[in-house]
Amino acid sequence: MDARLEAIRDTVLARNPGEAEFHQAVVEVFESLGPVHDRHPEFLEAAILERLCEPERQIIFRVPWTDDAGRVQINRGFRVEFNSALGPYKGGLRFHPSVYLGIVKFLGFEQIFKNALTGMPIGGGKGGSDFDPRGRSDAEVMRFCQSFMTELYRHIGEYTDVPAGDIGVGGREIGYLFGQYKRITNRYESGVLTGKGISWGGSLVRPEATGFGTVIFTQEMLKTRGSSFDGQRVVVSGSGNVAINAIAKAQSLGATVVACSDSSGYVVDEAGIDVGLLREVKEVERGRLKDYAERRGGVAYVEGGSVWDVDATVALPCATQNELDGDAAARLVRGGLLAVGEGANMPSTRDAVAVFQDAGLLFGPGKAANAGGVATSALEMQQNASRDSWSFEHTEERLTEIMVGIHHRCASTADEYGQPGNYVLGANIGGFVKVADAMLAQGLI
Ligand code: NDP
Ligand code: 2IT
Repeated sequence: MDARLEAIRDTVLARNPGEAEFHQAVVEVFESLGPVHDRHPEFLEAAILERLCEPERQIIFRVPWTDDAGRVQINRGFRVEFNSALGPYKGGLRFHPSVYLGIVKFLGFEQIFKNALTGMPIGGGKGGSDFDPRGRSDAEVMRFCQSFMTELYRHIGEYTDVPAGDIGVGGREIGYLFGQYKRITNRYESGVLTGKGISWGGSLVRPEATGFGTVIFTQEMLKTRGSSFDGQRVVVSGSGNVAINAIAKAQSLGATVVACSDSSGYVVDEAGIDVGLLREVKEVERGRLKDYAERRGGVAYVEGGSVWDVDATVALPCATQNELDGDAAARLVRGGLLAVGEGANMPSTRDAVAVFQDAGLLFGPGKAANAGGVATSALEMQQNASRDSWSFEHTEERLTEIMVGIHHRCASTADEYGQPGNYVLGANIGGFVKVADAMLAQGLI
């Protein structure tokens, strides 16, 4: 790493002890940024990096609620409003027992660059809670969401901060959160949250957008090598919102998705995952992948273990951070892997990224490859602002243009900096320069 940046990095790591995921995200970005600072010494003089790593505002709050047995439960809520140089803070809410400040900060930090790459007017933020929705009734989830919003409402707004979904937060949770926001503020402020239901201000394609976008980005990478999804053998991790829609899109382009997973195990379905059945089990019944395997019949379900043991030509990690390590990456490369498109945020460890890059295969980092979700959230905000709603076809066309544009920006930035094909460098520099220019223009704030 560039010596000037090393000193800044050390300060950032020391100021934020015990936040391993945030450290990982910061170090990965800093490793790309040396050449930018050779060209733009003004960024160093204005302490852009130091400011970028210090969130503009961090909110941590108590979330009390009662479960169905009448017992009091206490969770911790977070919203990190990281950077508003390009627009209102924008980013999802994650409800998962592993959530703590270090995870929210890594996600918020990544979101700054991702949102800049989309070309839409959105800043970076993230939030969530250590609440575990699994096994909770609808009524419990509603009471939790209402309590969460009873504090969060004072910090957000259409022009301030616009949350959406992430792990454990989908249409149901956004509905309860929006209802409580509306009730407290007495405002039908559609643009305060995205991922809303289609009849009350949501956008068509938003549910599909992250998975679809990941596949579109990966298809653009494959094109640079004269290839496409047609005929590829694909493995996807996860079986949530991003995974299901990535599977659907990859198969619509002629690939066979032979495996997917959840945190309990994975399924190998050589005929290709039955997306209709998977949606029924996961989205309607809120069941487990094991239920899919039982209902589908004739497929292998492996309890525990790693889905990355299954050979593929294209890997789409769509579950969670650090789910694919260096050993798994080496195994995939030996098995004939050509391309990786990250649907999740930071799913590949730093070792895994190094293995993929050393092997010379196509690697699309999450902050570029999964930007279709937040980009379509920005399209939802546009529709809300104009009190309009667009057709599926028009919205999907816009998403495709945006993903092709992000691919182009990453590829051309990597070329410009003498590292063709390095999408990590392209995404980090492409996103950073846009934010840094805006911060410089807006003065020392
Ligand atoms: P969901 O909650 O819909 O699904 C998450 C999936 O990942 C589930 O299959 C879940 O399995 C699995 N998973 C979660 N945590 C773990 C874990 N610790 N170990 C193993 N498996 C795990 O979330 P999304 O699909 O929305 O999000 C998936 C990823 O995509 C996340 O990294 C998220 O940040 C990222 N992302 C999401 C966007 C969106 O629009 N939703 C946009 C951009 C990125 P189980 O049910 O067993 O927990
Ligand atoms: O990680 C992400 O980009 C998201 N969870 C989506 C954020 C959004 O505001 O749609």
